[in-house]
Amino acid sequence: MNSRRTFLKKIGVVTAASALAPLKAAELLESMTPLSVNKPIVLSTWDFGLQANKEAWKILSQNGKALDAVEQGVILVENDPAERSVGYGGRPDRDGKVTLDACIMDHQYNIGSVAALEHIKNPISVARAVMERTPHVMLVGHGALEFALTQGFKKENLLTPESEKEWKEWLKDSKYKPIVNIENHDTIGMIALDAHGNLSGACTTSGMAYKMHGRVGDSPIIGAGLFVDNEVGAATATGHGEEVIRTVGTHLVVELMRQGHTPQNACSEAVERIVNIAKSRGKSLKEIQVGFIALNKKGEYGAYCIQDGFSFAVHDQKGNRLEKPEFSLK
Ligand code: SD4
Repeated sequence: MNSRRTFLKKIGVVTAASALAPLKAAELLESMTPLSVNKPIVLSTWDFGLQANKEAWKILSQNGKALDAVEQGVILVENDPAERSVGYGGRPDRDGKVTLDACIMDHQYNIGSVAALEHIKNPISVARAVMERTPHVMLVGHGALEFALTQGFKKENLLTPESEKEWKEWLKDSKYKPIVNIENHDTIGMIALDAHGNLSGACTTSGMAYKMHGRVGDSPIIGAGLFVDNEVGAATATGHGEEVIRTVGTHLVVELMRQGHTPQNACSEAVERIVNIAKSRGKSLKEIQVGFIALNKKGEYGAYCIQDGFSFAVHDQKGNRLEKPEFSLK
């Protein structure tokens, strides 16, 4: 039921109740207000989610907006050269170029995205600029870079000496076989519910290490790497982007929540769908990892992945903690 109809229905009930017993009306209204909402709350992928959550929490705990929280949270990881699959320091493609993918979505279906963006340390902020300052939702490659420069972003070399050294080593036999949970494990996806009850999400990555130049994964694609529906919930993904795109993974997770699934069940259903499709296509499951994290409007959350090794971080009023999700491949 849409929120206006729900509201009118509630008002109708309360008006009828107040005609009978005015004191009871307030109690009735209170009982219908979802007091049990766990907010604010922020979730993010992998171990570095703990640090990112801490940054996001500074905003969420001050009644700030989920959109600002997720942007600032993931920027922390983009800026860290030690994190080798996001932003500065991310592993390059097979031509030695660091190309970044990111997207952001707020509680009003505003979306912004950049793909195959080079030389800009914070693609998430460029994605936000696409969302807020252009008539479009996605910019790619050179066009995305040109736009970023007009917006005052600085052009930088993102290939660190460590990443360059590893890439040169990789060139010796040039086999594209990303190691599950290692070479492809650092995308940060973050979803948050703020004190106002609004959801937003951000997702940013350098993508699969040693991908073909121009390859784009799920992370900048709304509905694949990230999806937010403020009536229902939000979800973000990590792992093999090709498998996530094939099922429009996070849109699937959010739609499953709309149908009544808990965030946990929605994530496991979506992962099982990917597992079954991979099996039917003759793929070895051992070589694929996909993990989803999801959050609903009540602040309930869940996660699930194909195989062991994925972690995610949760920060709510109870504190900031790392959790290990259930997985499919036993
Ligand atoms: C991609 N999904 O480019 C990203 C990579 C990733 O954990 O999430 N790694 O396919």
